[in-house]
Amino acid sequence: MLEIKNLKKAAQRIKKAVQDKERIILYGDSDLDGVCSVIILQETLLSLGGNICALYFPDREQEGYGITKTALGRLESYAPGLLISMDLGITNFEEIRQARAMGFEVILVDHHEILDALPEADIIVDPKQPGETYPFHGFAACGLTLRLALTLLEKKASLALISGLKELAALATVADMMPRKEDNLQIIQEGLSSMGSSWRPGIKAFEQFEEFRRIESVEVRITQMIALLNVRDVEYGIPAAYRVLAAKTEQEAVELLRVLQEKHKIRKDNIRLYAERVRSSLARAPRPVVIFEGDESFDYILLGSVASIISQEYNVPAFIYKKKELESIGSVRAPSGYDTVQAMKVCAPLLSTYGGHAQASGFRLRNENLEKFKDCLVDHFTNNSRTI
Ligand SMILES: [Mn+2]
Repeated sequence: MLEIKNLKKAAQRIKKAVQDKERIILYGDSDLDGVCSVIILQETLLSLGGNICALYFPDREQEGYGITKTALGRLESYAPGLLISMDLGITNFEEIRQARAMGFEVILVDHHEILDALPEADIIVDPKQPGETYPFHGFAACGLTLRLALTLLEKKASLALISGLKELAALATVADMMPRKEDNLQIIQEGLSSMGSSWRPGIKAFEQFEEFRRIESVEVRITQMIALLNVRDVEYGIPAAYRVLAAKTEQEAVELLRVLQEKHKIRKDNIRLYAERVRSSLARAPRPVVIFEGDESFDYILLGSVASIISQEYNVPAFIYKKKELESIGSVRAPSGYDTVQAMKVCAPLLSTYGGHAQASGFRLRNENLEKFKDCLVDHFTNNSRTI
């Protein structure tokens, strides 16, 4: 039977860590894909008796995306142990070297594009890596984590545990906008089929909202759930989506969802405002090959949505950034046929970090390089437009 490269190897190593009560750290991206991946593995390992000593979600705005130096500083006291990262890590060459020097063994479960080489992690599960023989490469991280969890659980787990994990994988595969075909189609269909009768307080909580109960289409329901769960609201380093989906009681989840609903309204207004600001500054350049706009007042967390709106409107890649004191961080979205990761690879000497998918990526750079980076992108996209 075909297997995802290194999945079995990762499961065996994790099983050993569970048996030997090694310290395990679950490190996930703070978006819904990362959060659901962490919960899937956390619930799996707890059912097996694993010793999870920390969960970590890096604050994208404060620390940046990926395995960060800030995080390693905070986690160092748990070494030696097993650090399992989900939905990030594949571009963290230096940080992974540092983590291993601290005494961690590092397992990556990621689905992002490989840059020039693989980082020196102990085990890497990423269907985009060279030598992958599994035919389907379009998993979200939560889909890979689900497969890992099912391998770990073998046939021993309760149906309730497994359906609970599948619901999370379905939700985050949709949220991450991964292709709805092959393995993903199965993940989505299976997960959504049990969602209506979920035991999970954080999923049942949505039913307490009248406006949600009124929605008949499953598709619209899921979109609404994702919109609320994506609202940024971090408490003690833990994103709202985690606090809702891992809530112990429905009441707890309902209260949190009310807060998120309020924040969501404000968020929608701000996205509209930012998009308008980008449009008005673009009025001076009518036919851009790439859009590169930023502002000090932008809230970084909204920039993915703004970039997505703008790139759809103008039908070119949009790089939208927040300018901070010394550096800028940005989100990128592009229509199909463009490869923004490839473009940034060409401009890499100007960037501090970058990575992601062809059509959805991110970057960070020092402010003195902003203009040069823009020129480099204009150059690149003038010579390389869409591949299809
Ligand atoms: Mn992801």
